[in-house]
Amino acid sequence: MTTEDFNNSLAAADVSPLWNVMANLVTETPRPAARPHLWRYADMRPLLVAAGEAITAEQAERRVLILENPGIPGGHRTTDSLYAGLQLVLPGEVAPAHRHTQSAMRFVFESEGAWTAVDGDKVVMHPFDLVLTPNWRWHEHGGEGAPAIWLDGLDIPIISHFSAGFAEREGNAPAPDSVPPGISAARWGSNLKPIHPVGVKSDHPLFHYPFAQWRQALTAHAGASDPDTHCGHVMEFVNPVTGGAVMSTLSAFAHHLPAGMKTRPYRQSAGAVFTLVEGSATLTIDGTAYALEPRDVIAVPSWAALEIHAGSEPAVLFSYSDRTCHEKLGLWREQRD
Ligand code: GTQ
Repeated sequence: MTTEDFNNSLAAADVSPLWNVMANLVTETPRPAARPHLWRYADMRPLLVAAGEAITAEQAERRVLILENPGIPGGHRTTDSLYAGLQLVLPGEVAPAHRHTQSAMRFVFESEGAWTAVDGDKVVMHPFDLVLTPNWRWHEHGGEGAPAIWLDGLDIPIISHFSAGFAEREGNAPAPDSVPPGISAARWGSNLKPIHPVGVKSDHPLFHYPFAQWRQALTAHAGASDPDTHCGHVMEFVNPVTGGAVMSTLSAFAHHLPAGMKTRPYRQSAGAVFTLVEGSATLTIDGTAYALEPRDVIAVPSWAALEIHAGSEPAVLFSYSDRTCHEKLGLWREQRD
């Protein structure tokens, strides 16, 4: 058989030779398709305002601009495995209830009374609050007071990889205040938990991590210890039931760097999305420097070398990543230069 005949016969039989692609399939280190990329809030906000004129939240179901990684054109991904979007809800609007197997987190950029209800428990969102909608929990969003904008972090590419997407719209969603507002925080957010069943899903029971609380904890922690040389001070948002990651597929972190601190280059297998909360910070990713203003969003792909340089004020950042997936699958690695 000639080489050409051989190749044609393989293709006709729906097989291919591993030896031509081995080095690309089994790489020595991760080769993400995603590239480091910065989305400036100053550029994004006017586009969101225009989206607010183009379509209602009701018509859109969710009025979101997806942060598309330029290394994965049309992929609706921000890193290889993470989705990020910016969502706008105007006063008086409701983004209708639905539930899906994708897990979502919201990191609030602007809000003066907007709310999210999770299985009927309605929480009012304040800037830099973290709000979770774990998988298969009913959720809807409502606008109040002023336009609300938040960063949506979802595991859409992960769920799509496993072809495990299910969703329901409207249907039997509980009304937004069908349970006493804040009941979940009272039951699971006070270093207490009910010991008898309470008739609600309680595997991820806490879904509101207010800025006022986490900022205070981070400040106290940072004041009481030395920062890690490669990461600064980092605290993980945890599920109070397990002490582990906030959701089954997504991890979330608060970072604090003292004024002027520059971290050493740090790689980890988990890809991440970062945003700046306070101060100013320059993120250098694989040698390219990106200066961040508050609410700018940046993609840090798997195994990229990350250095963070705080400006003249302490820098506070928020990030989320697929680290908990890596850990559960025995894949997580880090490298400290
Ligand atoms: O708010 O429920 O950015 O379902 C993408 C999918 C937000 C949401 C997104 C969603 C939502």
